[in-house]
Amino acid sequence: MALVDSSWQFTRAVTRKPGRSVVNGLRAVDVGAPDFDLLMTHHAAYIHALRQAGAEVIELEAEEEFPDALFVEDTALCLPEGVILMRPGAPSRLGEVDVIAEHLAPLFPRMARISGPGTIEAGDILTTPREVLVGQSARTNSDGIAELASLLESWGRTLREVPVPEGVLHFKTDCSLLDGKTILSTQRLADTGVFDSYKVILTAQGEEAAANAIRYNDYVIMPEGFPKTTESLRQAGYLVTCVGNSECAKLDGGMSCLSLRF
Ligand code: CIR
Repeated sequence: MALVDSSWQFTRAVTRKPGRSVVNGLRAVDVGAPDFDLLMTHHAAYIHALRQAGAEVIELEAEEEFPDALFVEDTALCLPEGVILMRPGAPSRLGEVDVIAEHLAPLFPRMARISGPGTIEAGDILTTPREVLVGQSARTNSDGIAELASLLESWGRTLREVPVPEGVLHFKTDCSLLDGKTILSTQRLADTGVFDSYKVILTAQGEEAAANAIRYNDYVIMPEGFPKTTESLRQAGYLVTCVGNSECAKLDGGMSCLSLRF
């Protein structure tokens, strides 16, 4: 049997139903509130795509108190060795960690937690087979990264701190893992040299928002509306599924943010 690469071969995913309060979610630039019904349609398509890729999807109930709670990715780093609960840098998102912790505890062999004072959101974390890349952003600071580094060291993992381009919410807003050796990245992030030891496929010019995709088993799940990048991934041999993301994009959310995969 082929070895499993735990950075993109998974069996489960956790998602959270969007609450009505999602229309009040955080956003860097206000381009109008998301259309709730369309967002729900996109969310259902996203879950369908995960299932198509072989995921057992655990759908958590909506949390009206936390408008951004559908973006479950930011609350935890999931590894085969265990789960590490994050400490979001957005004050309105801090409480999301407690409400997800109880669901994650039974699914992992062990659980650890970033206790602070630093902050870190898992949207800034990209796990590859050989290292855990963590971007310092407006949400993730050096104290948060240092605390994660020491936890990961005790789990035998190496953390590398990396830059996040100015004005970009999270490190993974601009990149995704396509397989153990290949990264999908925007030009501006690749230009920092961060992926010099990887093979890089660039998003097409003007399609930077296509960079936040997920590799889940045989599939790359990416946002709809980026034909050039979709085509170059298909040309490179990837099996691509596109899912509508126009409404989550109004809240700076994309494919990775909507699930925890393990
Ligand atoms: C936020 O600003 O926190 C949310 N509106 C979007 C979070 C997106 N999460 C991610 O990129 N991992």
